[in-house]
Order: sequence, then structure tokens, then C-alpha cells
Amino acid sequence: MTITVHHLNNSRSQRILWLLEELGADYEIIHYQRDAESNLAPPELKNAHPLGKSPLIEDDGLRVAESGAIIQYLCERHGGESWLPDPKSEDHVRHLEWMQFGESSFFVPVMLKIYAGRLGDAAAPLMPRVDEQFEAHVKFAEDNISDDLHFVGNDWSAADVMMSFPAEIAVMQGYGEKAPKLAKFVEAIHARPAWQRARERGGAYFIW
Ligand SMILES: N[C@@H](CCC(=O)N[C@@H](CS)C(=O)NCC(=O)O)C(=O)O
Repeated sequence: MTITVHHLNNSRSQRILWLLEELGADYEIIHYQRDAESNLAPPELKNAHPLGKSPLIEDDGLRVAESGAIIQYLCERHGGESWLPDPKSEDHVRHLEWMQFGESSFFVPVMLKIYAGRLGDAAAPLMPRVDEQFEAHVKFAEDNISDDLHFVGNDWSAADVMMSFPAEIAVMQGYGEKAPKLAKFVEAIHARPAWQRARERGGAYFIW
């Protein structure tokens, strides 16, 4: 059965394509382009899901939203068992933490930076706290990724897929020098043949 990915260009949906390529899964892409001015998703994406956000997948009549849920689902149902730690292990607990961190804690300062940043001078009183929190979250990820560049265990796992997008954002925001392991992690991901195939199928992706 072919998996359908509702894929928005230049978005966190890219990591889902990467995982699908790593798993060798059969998938098709429905492409959506961001509006050139607002950078928002086109209204058609709301036909697929009321929030109009990507990623979203459909598999055998089942619709799955939210990156973390999609990554977990694909690993469990499409041959990615080796990308998940043993549920009874401590690594599993770490896995749960990173799967949450990648879309919850980390994205609070990211979104504030984007939206408050648009206010210009009016946001000035907020920005030191936003910047301090952004840096603290990047540092936390940098301090906790292993020297061999994995978030859980010593091989590629679902947590690395989840954390690829926050790491890319950290690098794009200029934190590559302060977070050299995260920068190398991004490089290592982008060097993987599966990521490159996903990039070709997904289309332009930020600066990469
Ligand atoms: N927590 C959700 C976030 C989904 C999300 O915000 N996706 C962005 C793409 S990076 C989006 O679709 N934005 C388009 C819009 O808001 O118009 C997930 O992990 O899937």
C-alpha cells in the first residue's frame, strides 16, 4: 500500500520524506507551495486537515498528523523497528523526551522569535528573554547529543529524525559555531543517500 505524504515545501515535512527513504517505504507526495509573501501554507492543505499544516500522511485509510506521531507510526508499521529503542529500556525514556522536545519546548522560543521579530521595535522588551531561551534550548540539545552525533543510543534512531529539524533551525539561525555537534549532525544527515533522495523528491529545502 502506498503512503501519501501531504508535503509543504521548505518545511519540517522534509524529515518525514527522509525517514520514508531510510525505511525504503513506498510513498507518493502531494506537493503544496508556501505563499510567496506570507510564507503560509495554501488553503488547499485545509482540505486534507482542518489545521492546514504539514506534515500529514495517509496510509491505508488512516490519516496521521504531527511529526512525532508520524515518525513513531512509520517506524512501528513500516519496518523501522531498529529505529526505536526497546520500550523497557532507559533509552526509550530518552526517546520519549526528545520526541516531545523537538516539537514542544524547542518551538516555544522559535515561534516567539519569528512572530515577535516581526513587531520590530515594539518587541524589544521581549527579545532578550526570547533570545536567551532560544540559546538555552540549542545548548541543551548540543550538550546532550553524543559525540558520535546521536540523541539516543549509538546509532540512528527516530529521535534523530525528530531532532533534525530543530538542529537545522539552530544552524540556520547562526548557532553552528556555538553548537558544533549539532552542525555536524546536520551535515551527517544531509550526506546520507536517503536524505538526498528525499531532498530530490521533496524539492527546494531552505538553503540546502
Ligand atoms: N507540531 C506540528 C507542526 C506542523 C506545522 O506547523 N507545520 C508547518 C510547516 S513547518 C506548517 O504547515 N505551516 C504552514 C502554515 O502554518 O500555514 C508537527 O510537528 O507536525
